[in-house]
Amino acid sequence: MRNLIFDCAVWVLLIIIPSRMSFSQQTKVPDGNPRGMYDESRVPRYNLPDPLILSNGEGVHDTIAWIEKRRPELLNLFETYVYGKPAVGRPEHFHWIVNPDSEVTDSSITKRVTLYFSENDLWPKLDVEIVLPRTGKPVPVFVVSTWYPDAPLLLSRGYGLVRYDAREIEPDDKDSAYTKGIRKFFDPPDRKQATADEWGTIAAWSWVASRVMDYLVTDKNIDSNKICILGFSRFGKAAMWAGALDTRFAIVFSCESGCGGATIVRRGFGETVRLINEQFPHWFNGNFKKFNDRVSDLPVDWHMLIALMAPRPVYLSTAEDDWWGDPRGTFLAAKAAESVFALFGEKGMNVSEMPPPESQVGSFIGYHMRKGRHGLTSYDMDLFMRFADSHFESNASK
Ligand code: GTR
Repeated sequence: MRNLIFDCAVWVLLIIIPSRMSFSQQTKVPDGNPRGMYDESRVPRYNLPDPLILSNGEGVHDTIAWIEKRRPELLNLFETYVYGKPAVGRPEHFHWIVNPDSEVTDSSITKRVTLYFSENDLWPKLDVEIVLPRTGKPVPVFVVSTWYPDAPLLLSRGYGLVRYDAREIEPDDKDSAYTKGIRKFFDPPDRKQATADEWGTIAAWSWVASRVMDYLVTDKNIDSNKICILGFSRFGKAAMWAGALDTRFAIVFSCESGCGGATIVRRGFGETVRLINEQFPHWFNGNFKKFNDRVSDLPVDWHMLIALMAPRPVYLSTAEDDWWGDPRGTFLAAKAAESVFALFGEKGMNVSEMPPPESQVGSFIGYHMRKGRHGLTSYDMDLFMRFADSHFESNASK
């Protein structure tokens, strides 16, 4: 009997200990991630809204119905419930001044352009620096706000870099974003804050990317069909929204944009709608906060934002240790966007399972998960440029 009890105890330990060990290994959160829900087994069951079903229940079966009906409907839903409606498009008195002191070397051209949003040349204004490889013909560029890669890396591969700091027109600060930002500038003077469906800071940053684009399409040194937008993290969220709205951006690159950028918020993994709205109340509009505790009622999820790029290519990168940004949620969002690319006869990622770290996948939806922490690295840039090369070279040969 004693032996039997001993044997049973040993078996129990043999079963329990390894399963506990693997559980604790799975839930060991890499350094640098804030407190959050990081347990895949606690991700709730959820239903994603179908990008190919209109709000009235009708199916979308061809590209015409997508372009004329579903696309505008989705843009309107994201605008109403998430990013907010801008008060202006291209302002009447929008103008720019190209600084006459361009620097031209054997291998590069550097220009500085200031964009002005009203009649006068005071604030609001945005300084843009453009660094281009000198090739004798118009070049493709990456447009990047605030956190950007090194220009020489891009130049060595034939790409130019257009850089600016969107915080010049709207500070990234919950207390002063509205009062010291571009939204207030266009509002009636007695307004104290934006209303629930009006634009937040991310929409303001996206809006200014389109104003940068307004200039770039006039610059003879730039190939206007090869203007990419790239954003890292919070500026990745802005790049996604800018790319969805403004189809002049040829390819959208979103690096670790996480919640509100390119991941499925219904998963509740890492940064959630509630957490982002509490920490950064200025980023999104007032309506978005109504979904803090009922994300499954949102009429959108972020596979739909990815789908809004179709049939233009889009690239989503993640980092293995950036659990806050939910790399798996981004992969799943990309998978769920593929049906819209398929309408156009384009392939999405060409894989059904999430690829291991440091393997690049995708035709029209590119994806990789870099090893390491949250950041925009030269490894990421190398893969972004390979993806751009593959699309631009195939365009050139068409
Ligand atoms: C975090 C924020 C994320 C991400 C990141 C960043 O604090 O929670 O959504 O945008 O900042 O911009 O680096």
